[in-house]
Amino acid sequence: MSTETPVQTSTQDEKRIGVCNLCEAICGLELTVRGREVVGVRGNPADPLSRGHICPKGVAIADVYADPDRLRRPVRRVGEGSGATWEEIGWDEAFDLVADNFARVIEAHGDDALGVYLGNPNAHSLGSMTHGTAMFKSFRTKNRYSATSVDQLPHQLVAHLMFGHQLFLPIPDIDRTSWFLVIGANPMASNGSLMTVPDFPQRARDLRARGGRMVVLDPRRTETAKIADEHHFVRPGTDAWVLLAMLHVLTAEASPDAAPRVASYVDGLGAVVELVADFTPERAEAVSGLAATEIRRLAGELMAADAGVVYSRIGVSAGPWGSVCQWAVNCLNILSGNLDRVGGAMFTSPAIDAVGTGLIGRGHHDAWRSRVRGLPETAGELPVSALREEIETPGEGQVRALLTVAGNPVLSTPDGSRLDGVLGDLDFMAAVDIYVNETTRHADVILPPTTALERDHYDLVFHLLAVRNTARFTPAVFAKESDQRHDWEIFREITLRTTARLSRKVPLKKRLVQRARLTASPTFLVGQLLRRGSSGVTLKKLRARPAGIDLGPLRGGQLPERLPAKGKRLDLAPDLVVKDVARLAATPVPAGDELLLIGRRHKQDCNSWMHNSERLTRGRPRHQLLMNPADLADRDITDGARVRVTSRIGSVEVEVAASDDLMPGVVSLPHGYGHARDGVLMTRSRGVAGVSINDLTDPELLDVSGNAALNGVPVAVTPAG
Ligand SMILES: Nc1nc2c(c(=O)[nH]1)N[C@H]1C(S)=C(S)[C@@H](COP(=O)(O)OP(=O)(O)OC[C@H]3O[C@@H](n4cnc5c(=O)[nH]c(N)nc54)[C@H](O)[C@@H]3O)O[C@H]1N2
Ligand SMILES: Nc1nc2c(c(=O)[nH]1)N[C@H]1C(S)=C(S)[C@@H](COP(=O)(O)OP(=O)(O)OC[C@H]3O[C@@H](n4cnc5c(=O)[nH]c(N)nc54)[C@H](O)[C@@H]3O)O[C@H]1N2
Ligand code: SF4
Ligand SMILES: [Mo]
Repeated sequence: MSTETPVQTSTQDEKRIGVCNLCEAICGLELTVRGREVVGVRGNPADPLSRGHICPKGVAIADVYADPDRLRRPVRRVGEGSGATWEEIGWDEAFDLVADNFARVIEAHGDDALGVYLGNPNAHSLGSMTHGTAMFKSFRTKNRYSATSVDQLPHQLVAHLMFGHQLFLPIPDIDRTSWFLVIGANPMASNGSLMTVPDFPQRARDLRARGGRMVVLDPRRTETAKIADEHHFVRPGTDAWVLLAMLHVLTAEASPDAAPRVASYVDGLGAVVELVADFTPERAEAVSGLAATEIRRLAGELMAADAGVVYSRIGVSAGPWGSVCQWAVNCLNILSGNLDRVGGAMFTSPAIDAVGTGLIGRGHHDAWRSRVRGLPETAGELPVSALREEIETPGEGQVRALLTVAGNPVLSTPDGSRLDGVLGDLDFMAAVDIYVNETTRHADVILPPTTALERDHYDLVFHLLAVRNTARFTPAVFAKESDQRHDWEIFREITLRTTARLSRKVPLKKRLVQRARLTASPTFLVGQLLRRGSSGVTLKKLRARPAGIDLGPLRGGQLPERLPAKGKRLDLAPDLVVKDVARLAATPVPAGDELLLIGRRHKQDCNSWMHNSERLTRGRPRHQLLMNPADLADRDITDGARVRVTSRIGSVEVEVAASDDLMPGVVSLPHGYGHARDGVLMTRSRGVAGVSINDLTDPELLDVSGNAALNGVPVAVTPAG
């Protein structure tokens, strides 16, 4: 079985093709390397998807590789809290330590006593997708958590309910649309999400150059809003009313000949019409601040567009009504005739089809519930907002050992400080991570895998979400050193050694299959998976064209054949959504007199973990609370002052910066800051450590999917001190 790709190193400057795995845009890179050093990074112009695009973070991928603070060998914690030190240990010892303790806890307290949390970079690692999933399955724990429930869970749940598969997600055909409505997303900073769209700035310029329009709904006049044709403020957490009102306009207000018609494979139009009957634009205006006339006009423009598409992302999915919003977005695209149509919301045809091949399960909901709060699982995961109580509440099924993989839930999940406070009470904690950070500092042992430039890569996730069909295999740029391990090797060892220690014996045949599956390299598996597809792309062809192979624009007219749902039907009105719209209808209109806190992203941040990079952290500080000048004046607070921000959950002290870009009544903090813990600075961040927005977000505020409502948190702002 071919294992990883051999890498040659020389002392001359050499060009190598690499790939950036820091965000969903998956840009192709051209690196100049000298020996084991990266001396230049640029976008690869020959890449058929990213076409030479690169952002500041792409360059900083070299900083991660060279970072002296990055762990390369396992470390064991000696001591506690701020007095802890770390000692390097051998891999064998580290694997045994993990397996001994996992097995001990599982034997004594059952499968659910082992909790796992998976962070965002898992989606960006081939080895995690091929081998991590096998490891998590082998654990059989119900206490499985991930960053998904502070992110895109509503998209997955709604896709599962409407189309029959959680990852059968419609992608905006940005390169051909003529009308693009962006709600709660800031691709100018984030580079796109659930829409792999390298070089968003150019694609947005092209859209306008061909006469198209981009409209943005966002409580902040973002970088994306500033290049759009139109931007409207929407009060945080109220998009559901706006979207349902647009559906109301499409259905209740259309003249008989313009009433929406749906394809014969679509069920439930009548139910939708009924559901939105009372959600008038006037009602939406009262809640959201967006004028009823504008809502009517936007709905009309969507219906009239040659090709239009509505797109919503984390400002909405990580809100109180994420699933209803995402359902409404899909309905708008369907009822306006834009689903599965060129320039609309389209389905990709990736060379490795994780949906069609069943590589990723269809998804499910409420197959079990969390022990303490009784929250339903979605797609095999419990809401991460429940993790802390599952660790601290005694009883059967209590989480006593934890494995985190590529995650930092102390900074990235609601009420992070309190989670921070209970991690030290675990019997045992292990982390697969490349840094000691706010979360992994509690681990008994950290096992660091190789990083992007040291491993082969094929994107199993983001080709599935890309605005163009392409395929690309990127061999490792640098060989790993003999005392480094790939993540898939770490997952293999943890799985095999833990299973071997359990009294629950797996039948020999099953064990041999598992071992073979875990021993095959990710690269080998990619070769196999490609052969199962119908694209004609093989690993050999990809190796011959490392910039990637273009498979053309997204294809329309694929439904109903490609619908994953049984019977190839599309359900416009799934029960769960119908019930949640009823709950929305019964919800009193939010009072509107409180300040509401929302998040934000900056093009030089990468969630919580790139603040060691000098090139990304220099420049003006950007961690401040942004607030409208009128709201500051109301409170006699001056621009630049230190303020105290208080929510039901907690309170932080931070500098405030006046900004007209914020809707009055709305304040904003970025996530991924708050690096000072117990008096220790966890990064070399040259700016200030900042504060964590998730010391204010509330684990009780959840969407029906279990996703955290991180945006729209009521807060008070007062002068500090
Ligand atoms: N309030 C608020 N909170 C948010 C958000 C928000 O918008 N507002 N956004 C949410 C979203 S969308 C997300 S995705 C989450 C992210 O939340 P997390 O995934 O929990 O956190 P990250 O900051 O991405 O941390 C990634 C970790 O992976 C490690 N790492 C990096 N590369 C590798 C690798 O190759 N292998 C391994 N094993 N480890 C690696 C890093 O050192 C770091 O510790 O945050 C969420 N939290
Ligand atoms: N530079 C950078 N890029 C990233 C990341 C990063 O940390 N930094 N993280 C990556 C990850 S993990 C993800 S998931 C993606 C996320 O990608 P995006 O979804 O584009 O993320 P944001 O830039 O946070 O944009 C969310 C927008 O929603 C707005 N918003 C907040 N609340 C509401 C609301 O109630 N209604 C409406 N309509 N809007 C609201 C915010 O003002 C913000 O502009 O970005 C990825 N790319
Ligand atoms: S846009 Fe995303 S993938 Fe491209 S270089 Fe920047 S961080 Fe990397
Ligand atoms: Mo994310």
